[in-house]
Amino acid sequence: MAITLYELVGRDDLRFSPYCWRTRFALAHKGLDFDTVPVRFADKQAIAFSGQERVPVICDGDRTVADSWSIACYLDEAYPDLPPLFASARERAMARFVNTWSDLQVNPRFILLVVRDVYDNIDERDREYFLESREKRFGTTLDALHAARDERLPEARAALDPVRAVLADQPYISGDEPGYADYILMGTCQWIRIVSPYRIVEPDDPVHEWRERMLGLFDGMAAEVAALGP
Ligand SMILES: N[C@@H](CCC(=O)N[C@@H](CS)C(=O)NCC(=O)O)C(=O)O
Repeated sequence: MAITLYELVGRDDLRFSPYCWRTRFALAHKGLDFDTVPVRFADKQAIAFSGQERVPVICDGDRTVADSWSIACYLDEAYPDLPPLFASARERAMARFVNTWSDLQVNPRFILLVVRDVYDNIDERDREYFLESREKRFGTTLDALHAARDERLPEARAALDPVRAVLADQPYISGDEPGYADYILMGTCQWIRIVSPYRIVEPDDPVHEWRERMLGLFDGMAAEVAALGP
């Protein structure tokens, strides 16, 4: 029986959540088939069975797992004979660092640049919920954040300096082959690419070249999704 992925949906069936993309890449890496159930931001009822309010959530037989990191760990535990996301406990621990770094240092900077673009691409029924929750979270309006994005761009780009340094010596964050650490950051790139025309990295940036390689993985799984951005 195929796994079911509950994932965020925006207007016109757009699937842009950075965390759901982490899970999409993880499932593709393992070679697991999955069906998706679209969930709107404000439709908490759709995932109430998971005991929390965020996507991604997967159902695999009678198992329900929420949170992209927990899902990646679960997939390796449940399917040890399929290609591992983490070849060792040490690799998993290092990827855990990248996950936390991305959640605390990368995504919070990039959301400030594209949050109004996200707003423009969500389902109309979610607009009130999104506006209220985000303006409360950021303490200002989405328009004010949008207006300040050029000023904030250098700081957001600089947050990726550790990745730039690593990519100078190796093609992927995980080394010679792409791995879960790459999927974590690619979730962020794919999210921005789908919802925003804003250029977050220049074409000569090693991060851009890496992103192009990531777009081609798994038969162009990420590339085939229509993008508003470069
Ligand atoms: N730590 C979680 C974060 C998941 C998360 O924040 N998901 C967002 C979608 S990108 C969500 O469900 N937001 C619901 C809301 O804001 O109400 C993970 O890695 O899965």
